[in-house]
Amino acid sequence: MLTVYSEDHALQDGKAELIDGQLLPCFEMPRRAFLIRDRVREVGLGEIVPPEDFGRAPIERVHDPDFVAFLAGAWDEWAATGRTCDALPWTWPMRTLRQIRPRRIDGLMGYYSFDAGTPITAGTWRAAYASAQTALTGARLIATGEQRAVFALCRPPGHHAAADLYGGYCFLNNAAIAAQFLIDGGAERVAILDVDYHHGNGTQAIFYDRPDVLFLSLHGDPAQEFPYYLGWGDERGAGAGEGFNVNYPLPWGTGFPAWGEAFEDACRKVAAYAPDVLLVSLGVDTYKDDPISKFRLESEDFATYGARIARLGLPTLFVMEGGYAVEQIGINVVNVLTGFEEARAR
Ligand code: OKP
Ligand code: ZN
Repeated sequence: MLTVYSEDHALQDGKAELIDGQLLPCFEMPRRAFLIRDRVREVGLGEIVPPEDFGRAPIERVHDPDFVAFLAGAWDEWAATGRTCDALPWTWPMRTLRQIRPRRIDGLMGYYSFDAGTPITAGTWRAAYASAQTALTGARLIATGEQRAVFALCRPPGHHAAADLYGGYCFLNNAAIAAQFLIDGGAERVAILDVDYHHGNGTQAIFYDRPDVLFLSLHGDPAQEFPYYLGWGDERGAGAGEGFNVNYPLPWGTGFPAWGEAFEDACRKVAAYAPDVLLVSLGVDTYKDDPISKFRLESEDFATYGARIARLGLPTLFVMEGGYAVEQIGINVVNVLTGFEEARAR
């Protein structure tokens, strides 16, 4: 399997995030992608190629242009006020406040974000841009038929980012941008199967009223887990998109037997939908030792579900999302991909 990878991910290297009431070192760090790349090489998964540049247009098919312009200029605005530390938001336009777009960067960050765990740094825009181009390159390779399966080694991740919102370590929704690019290139139906531990609230919101993108997500129950405000089972899509959003909220402590059952149900729904392309939002924070997550998958389980994805027999784009047990991240991610490849070869 071909991997698309850009070293520019390392430009996003935040110092701290607000988590559990404390400023702690960022869990979402460059080492994650370096170790995944190293493991791809170690097992000889296949060629590693840099992304092509598709510009801002395909990004703006998903994200509001004013949001994209904000992300592109946020660091400079922040730095222009004399601050040199990373930029984290601290005030949001919630109930009783006006939904106005502030001028000052301090207010703008709250306007365009939904958490305080996602620092904007000097390199954030370039890293997020490269991450989106990485997913787009994977999508193009599949759209042209050059590849049947591709691994887009995206970082920073994307599935929490909505049309005009960043948060959850995500700035641009790489999987959504790739899905929209495939639709614009002639695909009639795209399925996005989100196996990251956290609900893909951004992806859900982007496609919620559309029948041409089926979104399915297995994740920690929002009654217990971030992002707390989306991801329940009764969120099934709206209008023409009714029935094309499927959530599997699962409790803390979920292991592979229960996870695999929900996953099997999701795979059957993907097969019934018969998409032209399958996107997998691949987070491995379901792993038992993940420091911020509470599922219990073992390293071998990743290979098992990778093989199940292969049995769907669909053109498949894997888009990297989360996973914070850094020492095991390469093994777990590449287990999904080799599990897929071995089952596909059979
Ligand atoms: C990004 B991705 C939990 C705080 C969670 C943000 C988590 C973002 C995960 N106490 N903070 O989906 O892996
Ligand atoms: Zn996650």
